[in-house]
Amino acid sequence: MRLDVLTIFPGYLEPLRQALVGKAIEQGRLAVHVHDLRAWAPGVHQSVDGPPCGGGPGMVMKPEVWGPALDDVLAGAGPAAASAPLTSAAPHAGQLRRDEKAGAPPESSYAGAAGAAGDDRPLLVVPTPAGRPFTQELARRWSLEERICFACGRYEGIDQRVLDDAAARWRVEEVSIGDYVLIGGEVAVLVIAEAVTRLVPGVLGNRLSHEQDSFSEGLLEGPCYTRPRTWRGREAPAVLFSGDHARVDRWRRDQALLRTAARRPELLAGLDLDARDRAVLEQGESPEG
Ligand code: 6GU
Repeated sequence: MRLDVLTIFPGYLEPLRQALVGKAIEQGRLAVHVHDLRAWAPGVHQSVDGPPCGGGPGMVMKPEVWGPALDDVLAGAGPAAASAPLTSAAPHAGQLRRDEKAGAPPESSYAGAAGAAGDDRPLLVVPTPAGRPFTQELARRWSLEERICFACGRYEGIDQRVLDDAAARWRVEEVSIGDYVLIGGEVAVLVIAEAVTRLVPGVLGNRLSHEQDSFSEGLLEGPCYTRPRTWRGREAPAVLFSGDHARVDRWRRDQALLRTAARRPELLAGLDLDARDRAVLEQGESPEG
């Protein structure tokens, strides 16, 4: 998978070099190219924004900058052609031949994934608090994409004509990561990129851990424990030491149900719960302890 990010603050994307995402870069499963929007800003002042038409506070990002920038990034032309991919910050990355790994083109084993959905135009993701909600379901779908381009707006946003024009050639998705306002789209891109890339085949070692993710089954995950069995006088639940896997599974589901009812009751409405699930919710506790 290849990610391109257009931003006026390229440094904001540095965290992608860390941990799991950095490792995916190192392994050649992921390539991330960050482009400085100012490379497309004309004139000595390199201004990227102007006052909103119709008045009001803030600034709006200019179409004459964003238009060519998106064209070039999607075509791999102009200043975009010169962009170096992010390298992994993993401690052993230095042992790898750069040409072989970090800078190499990503594996093409996902070819046709977007095509399977019947539309292989590039995907342009625009983070904005005015977008539709970014969810685990979108993360799952986007993890099958060959290529995703992110356009980070700052100030009040990007001139709408840029997105309307882009939608004539690409798939454009305006998404929000929650009901609060950030200064710009960069942090949202970090969130989205992490949620998506951890689902790319081979990036997260253990497949089962996806299946048990909060939201994967529509429930929040319940509490988890490790040794020691007693810590500061607090016991880990006895059922987890019973050796009875069926009981442990039932207990975990009960905890997930109870936690979801307490914290996100609206999520329960969309699920089909069996009689046992409903009994647990009515009792307010698991029969397994
Ligand atoms: Cl995606 N962008 C910005 N600027 N603010 C947000 C957001 C995105 N999602 C929630 N707040």
